[in-house]
Amino acid sequence: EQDLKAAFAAKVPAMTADIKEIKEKFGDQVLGTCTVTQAYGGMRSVKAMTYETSLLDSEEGIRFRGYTIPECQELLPRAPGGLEPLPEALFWLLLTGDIPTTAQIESLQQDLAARSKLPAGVTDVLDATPAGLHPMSQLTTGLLALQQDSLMAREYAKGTTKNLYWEHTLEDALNLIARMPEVAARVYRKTFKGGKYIPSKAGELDLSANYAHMMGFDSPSFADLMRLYLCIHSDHEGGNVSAHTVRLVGSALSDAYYSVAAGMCGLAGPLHGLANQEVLNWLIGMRKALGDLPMNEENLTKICWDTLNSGKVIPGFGHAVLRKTDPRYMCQREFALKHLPDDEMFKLVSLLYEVVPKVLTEQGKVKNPYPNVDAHSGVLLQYYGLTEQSYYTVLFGVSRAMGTCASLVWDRALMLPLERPKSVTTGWIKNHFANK
Ligand code: NMX
Ligand code: MLT
Repeated sequence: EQDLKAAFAAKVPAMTADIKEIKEKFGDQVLGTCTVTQAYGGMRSVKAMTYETSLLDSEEGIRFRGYTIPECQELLPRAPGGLEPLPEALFWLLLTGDIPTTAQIESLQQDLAARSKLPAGVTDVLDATPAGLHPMSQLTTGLLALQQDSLMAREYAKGTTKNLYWEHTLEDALNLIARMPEVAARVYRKTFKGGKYIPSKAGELDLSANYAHMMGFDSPSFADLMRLYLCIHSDHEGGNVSAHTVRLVGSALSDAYYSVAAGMCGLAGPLHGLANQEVLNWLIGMRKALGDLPMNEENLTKICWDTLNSGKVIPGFGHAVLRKTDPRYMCQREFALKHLPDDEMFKLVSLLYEVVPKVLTEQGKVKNPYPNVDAHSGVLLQYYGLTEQSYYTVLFGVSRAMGTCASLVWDRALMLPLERPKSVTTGWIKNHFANK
């Protein structure tokens, strides 16, 4: 199938039948348990949800529909002259489970370009946000302004039927993905470039190159960085704060705009997506603290301990699921080794890759002392001149919207119900276990 909607529709009956059979065969089996400690402890490791588009292995890292990042880099279609996969192709993969052909991606790119014009009033809303508002708040505001066009909301109000929810959600998802780069680029130009906007070249450039262009970056290698960046941040199975929020909010049949905007609010937290901003702030502070001292293991170790002793976390390190270095960190490191091997900030990041795990291991609290995706991304961006670190989480958000939207379309296709776990009080726990 050339058309994404038809390719997706072809997958739904088999998946629905599969799940029906699984429920019949294994419906009574226990998938995971939840101890009292886990209930108080952020439900870490509790297997209590399904999520189809990606799966995280604690040792190996993420697989998108079964494919590792290097496999995606090898197999997914690229832009002419580009070395990195197209995020449009990753979205196709996440949604359908299949590696798309170049012709399929060209058709999807045309479709996205045709959808990319912002509806009336969105730019007014963005222009009206206070200049000092954090870029993530501006992005979320922009997404909510886009909600005026939600087909799901409109059709639900008219009394659409449940079997059509996924079609409305796919429409919303495609419009959202097509329009979010311009909203995000406007946030950048408004906040940091005096509101001098650059018109979109949708249709002429691929989504990543056009996003970079609208921000004011036209070098081919920055476009390639954007392609890699938007691919690797898109999806990280279902339990992370942003993906889980999108799923939860969507389960109330809130449309894709509401759901993704809610997810973005979670991504804006410093323990989640804001960590990429925090990392660059920390690195800049570290260089200042070093002053004329040499950038060596001994001096960096001392600064890491100063961070920990001041009660702060070391941003970009640790993970709730991963127990090894994040492959998203590794592919960014490889990008840096290829494009900016002599950059001073990259050298600092490389040295910290050796120093921080030792410090965190010595401290003895963290379950994973290794770097995650956020430890590297800012250094690549600043090399190309995108130095405004408070913007970095917006880039993460544009990417995360793709993975969570793909999953949201499946949620509605599989007719997943309202998500509503049972909570208990501490008093309930005391009484419940008192006589056991
Ligand atoms: N620096 C200092 N302490 C840490 C770190 C770190 N990088 N990571 C975990 N810890 C502490 C954590 O705060 C906890 O301390 P306490 O018992 O006093 O509450 C203890 O180690 C055990 O935590 P873990 O079970 O290892 O980690 P958890 O699953 O709770 O949290 C993160 C995972 C990612 C929130 C945590 O590792 C962290 O805060 N990292 C720094 C922030 C960061 O890089 N976040 C980005 C994650 C990726 N993303 O994009 O979302
Ligand atoms: C993510 O990409 O969502 C983060 O690595 C956090 C997570 O997986 O929990």
